[in-house]
Amino acid sequence: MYAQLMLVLVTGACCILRESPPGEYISDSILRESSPGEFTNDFILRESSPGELISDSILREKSPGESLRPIVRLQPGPIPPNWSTESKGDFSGKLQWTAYKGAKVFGPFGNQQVTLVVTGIVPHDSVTVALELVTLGSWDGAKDHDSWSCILDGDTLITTTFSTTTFRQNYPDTTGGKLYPARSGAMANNSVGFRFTEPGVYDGTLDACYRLEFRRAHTDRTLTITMIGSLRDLHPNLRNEAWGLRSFDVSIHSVQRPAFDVPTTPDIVPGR
Ligand SMILES: [Ca+2]
Ligand SMILES: [Ca+2]
Repeated sequence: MYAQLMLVLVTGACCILRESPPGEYISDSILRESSPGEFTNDFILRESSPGELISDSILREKSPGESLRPIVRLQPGPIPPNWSTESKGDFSGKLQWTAYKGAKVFGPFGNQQVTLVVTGIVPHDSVTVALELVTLGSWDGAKDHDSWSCILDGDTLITTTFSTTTFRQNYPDTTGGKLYPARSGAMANNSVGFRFTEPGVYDGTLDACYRLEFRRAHTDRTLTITMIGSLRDLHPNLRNEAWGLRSFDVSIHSVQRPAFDVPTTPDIVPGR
């Protein structure tokens, strides 16, 4: 089945499904031809229906002997002490959950970085970060450079702009790349129920939700994930533009090694 799928993807257009390691297929290595002869693989891009681009898919065949273990699952309630935040601009929010009309959101956050540090991780080979980002209020995409980034141990997983207004955004491409209509790649629109009001312009629900998933080789016993919102506007406050997380999960993958052969009887050396 995967051989057929691979053939379809290879012959279809810009997508390549790669086997890594033997028996395991991942698509966060989908290679995109960004300019003639040049390929990049910094994000997942898939055309789900003509003209609609989504980036939420990771196709993976679990390799024999591989185990998957969740190590972080953020859930509504008290915030664990390994989360922290630092203001980066003129407005920011607290580490908290907020119940909107349609969903509970970790946030709202503004111009700030939110960091998670996990220590004492058992031996592993790679890590997957899966999250649902919500953009709340009137994000203006590339026009204001209203951007969001996610960084794993200094490696930028994504940095891009989003829009919920009439301006275009970089997602599902990255900052400085192609421009797409507002909300491109969103998994849900106005599902959170964030109310945005600008007298004489708009009064109603304004939010978008994006599912993002990244997998990277990783063996360190500690990991640090940093998310940074960078928003610009005439009205810098959390009622105007903000972001949050609807879910956030981190898992580690381990490939089972052959068990060490423990002799059941002591070695007996003849003649001694
Ligand atoms: Ca705005
Ligand atoms: Ca803005």
